[in-house]
Amino acid sequence: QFQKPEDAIKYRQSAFTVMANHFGRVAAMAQGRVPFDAKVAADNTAIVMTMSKLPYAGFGDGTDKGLPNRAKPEIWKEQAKFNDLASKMQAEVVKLDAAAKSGSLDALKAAVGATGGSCKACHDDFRAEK
Ligand code: ASC
Repeated sequence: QFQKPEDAIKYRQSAFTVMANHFGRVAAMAQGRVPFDAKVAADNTAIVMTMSKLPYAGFGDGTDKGLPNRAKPEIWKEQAKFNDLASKMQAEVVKLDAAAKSGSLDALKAAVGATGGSCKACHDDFRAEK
């Protein structure tokens, strides 16, 4: 699937970048920085949901080094914990997408908060400082 560790690192970083971009558009609506448009929100959460499944294929053995990256070695030492946090984030994103489809801004706000929390929970333990 990946020829070299560099390819896997680039892949996972790209997936997170696209996911964060589209989550950010939804968060901007939840926070009132951008006018709420239910259709735009749902289009973006669908992208977040697809993207949320992709990065983890890029964390295989030997992909800790190869390009500058902020993945901590603990990812490969505490894989069950890392995978659990990944699953929790993916579950929050499913709820985020359902909230967007409901058309309720209040539901979207709550789901954006929970989803952001699930991003942060993993970053706190497994992403190095810049
Ligand atoms: C984002 C983003 C993250 C999370 C995190 C939430 O929009 O890019 O990594 O939310 O900041 O705490």
